[in-house]
Amino acid sequence: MTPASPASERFPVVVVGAGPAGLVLGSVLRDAGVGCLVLESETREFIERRPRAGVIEEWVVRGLERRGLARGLLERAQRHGECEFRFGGERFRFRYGELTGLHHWVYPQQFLVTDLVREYADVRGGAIRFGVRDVRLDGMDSERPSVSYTDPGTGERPTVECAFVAGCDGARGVTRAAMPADRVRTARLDYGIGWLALLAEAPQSADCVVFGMHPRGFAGHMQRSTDVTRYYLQCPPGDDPEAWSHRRVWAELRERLAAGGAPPLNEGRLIEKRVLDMHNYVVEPMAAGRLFLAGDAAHLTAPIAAKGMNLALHDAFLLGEGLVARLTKGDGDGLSAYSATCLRRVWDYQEFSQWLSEVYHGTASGDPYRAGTTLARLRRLFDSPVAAAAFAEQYLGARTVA
Ligand code: RFL
Repeated sequence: MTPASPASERFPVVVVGAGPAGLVLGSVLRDAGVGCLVLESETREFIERRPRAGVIEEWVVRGLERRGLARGLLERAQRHGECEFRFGGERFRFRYGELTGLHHWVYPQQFLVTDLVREYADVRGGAIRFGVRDVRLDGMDSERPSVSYTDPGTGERPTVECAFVAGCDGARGVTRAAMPADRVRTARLDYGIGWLALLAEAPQSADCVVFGMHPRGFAGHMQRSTDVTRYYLQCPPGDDPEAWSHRRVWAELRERLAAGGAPPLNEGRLIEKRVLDMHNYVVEPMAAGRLFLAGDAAHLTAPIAAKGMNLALHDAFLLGEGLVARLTKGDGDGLSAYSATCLRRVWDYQEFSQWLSEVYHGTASGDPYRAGTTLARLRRLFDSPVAAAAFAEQYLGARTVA
């Protein structure tokens, strides 16, 4: 039997999901004095430890800084201006910092989420409920939308009335499914490729990000913190992570990342081993009625180009500004433009991810034609300054996409 529903509450905005998008949005709203409730299905401890992204683009860092959300990041993140491509047994340094004056910042996503929860809930006094179950949206096309959920402590189902709902609940959330099927379409790309995503308890094995293009498959090396390093190994989609023993992983990484003069890999215990099936999607438009999607709830980019969290934060900046203008000044222009403005950057990053996927995976495709064109793309980055500049711009998300 469902316990009786308690009296309903009211907040101007309900945000579903306390990932980077939901927490930044919540903080922007609180900063402007707009009332907001964040509903998160996991516990605070869980989201503060969940490892995922690490690479943040400089314009996003500056966007967080302007909103008072970058203190921990600016103190602790590493700044990168170079990456290395390894192919044909050789190493090629790509110095994008020198080319653009801009950097990638490496800050584990769980550190950013920890900073953002503290800022939203403890500093800016935002309301947040953890461990909620069965979130349901109602009346998104009406003037009086509401969100209900099961309270994990009491089993009750409170209803929260609001003016707007922000769907920031990631790729596996519920808000995307609440978008009206007759007004929204989802475009998809399945690469037919898997990546074994690994976290090793070991210091980095190179002083920058390394991409290995090898006939056996792509391999990647990325620093996360002083004693944890992320590695990727291309594998069949749906592969069983348990088929990848410690020995097999390190042997494969050594082979695929081998190059003349490369330092040996620092081996360590594997503390995460997951197979990610590489696929992308884009929901268009990202808003319907009173429901606005942001981040992975609206669009997924496989971690090929390290873009997903950057896009999620871009959405949160714009949605925050749009909601503040609408709720404090009655100005709805930002909200009306929200979806189209976000989607221009989303599609730009989708295209780059697709292009980069071919660079990473063409060598191992088994098709000599694709292997040949991949090699041509790679060489062009190192013998054409124009191609190098164009790549650096996309890699850093440096172009104003308006
Ligand atoms: P999130 O982070 O998934 O947060 C959504 C939150 O919603 C909660 N939730 C619900 N809450 C209430 N009710 C429900 N029904 C709910 N369902 C889910 C979840 O518990 C969660 O707390 O989405 P958001 O905020 O849109 O952020 C997106 C980013 O997390 C994602 O794009 C990145 O992690 C992608 N990504 C990377 N992006 C980068 O920009 N740079 C990188 O270097 C990078 N590396 C990566 C990545 C993703 C990876 N994986 C695991 C796919 C590396 C990896 C391995």
